[in-house]
Amino acid sequence: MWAMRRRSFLQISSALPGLAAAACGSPERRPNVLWILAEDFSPDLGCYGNELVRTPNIDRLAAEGVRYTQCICTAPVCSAARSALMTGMFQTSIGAHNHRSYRDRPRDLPAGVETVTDCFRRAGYFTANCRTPAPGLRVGGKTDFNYRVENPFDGSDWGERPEGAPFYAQVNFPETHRKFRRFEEAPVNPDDVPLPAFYPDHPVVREDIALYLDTAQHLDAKVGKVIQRLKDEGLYDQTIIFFFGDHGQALHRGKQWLYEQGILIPLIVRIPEQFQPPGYEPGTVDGQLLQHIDITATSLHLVGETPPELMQGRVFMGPDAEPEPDYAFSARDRCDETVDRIRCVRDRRWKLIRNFLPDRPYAQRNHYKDTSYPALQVMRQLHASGQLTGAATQWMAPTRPEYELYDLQSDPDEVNNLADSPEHAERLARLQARLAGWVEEANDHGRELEDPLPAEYDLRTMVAGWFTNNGLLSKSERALRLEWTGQGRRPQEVVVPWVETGGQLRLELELRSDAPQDLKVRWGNPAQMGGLGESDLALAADTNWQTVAVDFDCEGWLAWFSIRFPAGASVAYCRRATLRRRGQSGVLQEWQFA
Ligand SMILES: [Ca+2]
Repeated sequence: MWAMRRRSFLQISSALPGLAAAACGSPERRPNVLWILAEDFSPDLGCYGNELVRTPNIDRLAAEGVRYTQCICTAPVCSAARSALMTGMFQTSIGAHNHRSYRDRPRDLPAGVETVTDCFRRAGYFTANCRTPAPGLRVGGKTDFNYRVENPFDGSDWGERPEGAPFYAQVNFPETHRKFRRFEEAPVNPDDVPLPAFYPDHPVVREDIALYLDTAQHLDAKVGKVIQRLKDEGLYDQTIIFFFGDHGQALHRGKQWLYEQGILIPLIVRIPEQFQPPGYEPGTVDGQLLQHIDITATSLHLVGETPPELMQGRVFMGPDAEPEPDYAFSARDRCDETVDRIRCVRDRRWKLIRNFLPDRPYAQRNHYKDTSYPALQVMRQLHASGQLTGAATQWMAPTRPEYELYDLQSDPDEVNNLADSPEHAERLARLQARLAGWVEEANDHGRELEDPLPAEYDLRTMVAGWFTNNGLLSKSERALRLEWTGQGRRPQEVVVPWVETGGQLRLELELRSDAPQDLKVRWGNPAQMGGLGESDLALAADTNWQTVAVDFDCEGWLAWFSIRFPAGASVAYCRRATLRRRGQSGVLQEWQFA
């Protein structure tokens, strides 16, 4: 079904007003194409009906463009999603499905697979990954592909293009990525946040979601600056703008998962009047089923280029638009150190998820999520104390069903699994067959699990909820053994997610080390997940246990604390850690490793 199209350039060019001129050698009349990507972002915008955020710039873009309500990302995590987007191909088809699988085993794209920038270059376009997309604005220019691409872009700004050349550019905004930052001008009130059924109602959960929504407001302000720059340079009416998310929100059941929070993304396409294809109506809303790789194919089509034969993305507008498919697909594989394989098929109403590793729990440990998602820690603690109730408890089950079938219309939170319902048996069978068909047709490279995992994950270890991404934690000698290798790119730190009312706190540690260690204790709250403060802690070389304590003040809620070790190889042991409230008897929490 993927190879059914590809018509000639002339057919297209004759139907698009600006492009006939391009074919006759007037390249200056070809539209520029700008992708504005928001990291980890669901459709949480005013124009998508979210009344808690003020996003006037993106809302205006939607009012002047077409807003799509059913765009599904084929992967719910950065590198896999971006690998797919860049090629217009399912990440599973090109072996780019495991997150960050490229870094220690570089590989090329399969023969014949091209990047979108190569396609634009061939068409005479200058390609740019913008670093300063507006005056005073700097962005990192994320690429994050799971394959080797030499010079994926020509430059770092469209302003570098040769005179007369059109441009294809990306602006990759990190605002909506963790760590979240409060929007001080008009912060979202946590009390106003609607809670999906899969969350417990807890102040930290509410604050975390509110902070995420705040990032949409930061994002909007910056998108506004880019649009202003285009206007100032006289390019606004020469440039087709695609605004979208690389995948869904970095919240519980979002990023890394195939629920709507992970795969449904905003998509707005604004086309200047002179380049609008037939049927394009500014200010409208379009509910057709899309996959984010369709953006790739359609971008090429809109400038009169025929997408490569292998490209699986669909041209969804323009004179050569292909019909809306019945289904969209998405896939999740290894994310960081956490091995999983999940696939889903979705139409406009129904979604089937297949868990290929049902014996593993949903709540598999993951350093990134466990140490940066405070709501996840809230759920773990409530569950441990028997206080987690309702649909939120599903997440803590020791195993998963193989299939999950949801009615997105009546159950938008996807908490009522209908897979075992006799009433839906026929639907289940139809979707199962379609999903299995896709796995075959798309030549899903995830059928064999990656083995071994990339070496960088050898140093991500966890014992009893203590995490490091740069050392070897193990239970040994009636203590927690912390071995630091001096290798790796990150600070040697053990992070302990723990949610507690803040205030004046004291951490007591029973430690032992054969060498002196200049330690730092650090801590953070939900609004400052990067760290609120740090305190020095000197540990003498001693074969006996030493009890050391750090007093610290934590504003709001404590979300985590950590112990950071000096660079270089060393071994230390921890027998006990105790968290107390200063000036009060009793213990808030004790970690006993003896
Ligand atoms: Ca991302």
